[in-house]
Amino acid sequence: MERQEALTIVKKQLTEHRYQHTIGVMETAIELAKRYGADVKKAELAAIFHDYAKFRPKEEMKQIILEQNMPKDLLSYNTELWHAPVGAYLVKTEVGISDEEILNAIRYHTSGRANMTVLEKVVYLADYIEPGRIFPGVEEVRDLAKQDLNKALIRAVQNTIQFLLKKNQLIYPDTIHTYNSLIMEIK
Ligand code: DGI
Ligand code: FE
Ligand code: FE
Ligand code: FE
Repeated sequence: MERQEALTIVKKQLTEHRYQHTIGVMETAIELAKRYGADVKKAELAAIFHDYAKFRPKEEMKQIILEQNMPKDLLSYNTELWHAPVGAYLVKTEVGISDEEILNAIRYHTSGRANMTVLEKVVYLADYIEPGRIFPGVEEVRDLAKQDLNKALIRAVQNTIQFLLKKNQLIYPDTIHTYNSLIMEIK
């Protein structure tokens, strides 16, 4: 699928603000894919569709999680986590993208997971550092992203976990698995 067709499809699912974020993620993911040797076309498509399900009603997402035998523990954690696996499912069934590497990059863009592929890392990091993001620590991760993919990711996950800890929020196990796996990778 070409970029323009993909953008036209996803635009209908998003607010204008979220669409601008998506453009930023797309441009950043392409840059990171070139730098770290991921498939550039797959990075582009995964980035375009990564937040496809962001604005689906919670009830619809819950039903899909149950009916499609996704991890049920998702339902006990923050609803913010749901749009990633549900997005992968809807991008497959509604948009017709069947490439599992692309779908996994969408599926794991919020939590990450152990042993992420370079493509998954690129999309996760692009989502975190795209130019529209403005939160404490993002500049440091942008700098690290120019030097070392894993080190940039570790800092992003550390920031996310710290943010969740401060807000007394649950931490989804895959988020911890992402951190542990990356630390093992750089040892
Ligand atoms: O969809 P985006 O806003 O572009 O970004 P995202 O898909 O990375 O979602 C980020 C949100 O998900 C953010 O509010 C933090 C939350 N989140 C990420 N990992 C966890 C989490 N929330 C909980 N409770 N637990 C997690 O492990
Ligand atoms: Fe997201
Ligand atoms: Fe993210
Ligand atoms: Fe996003």
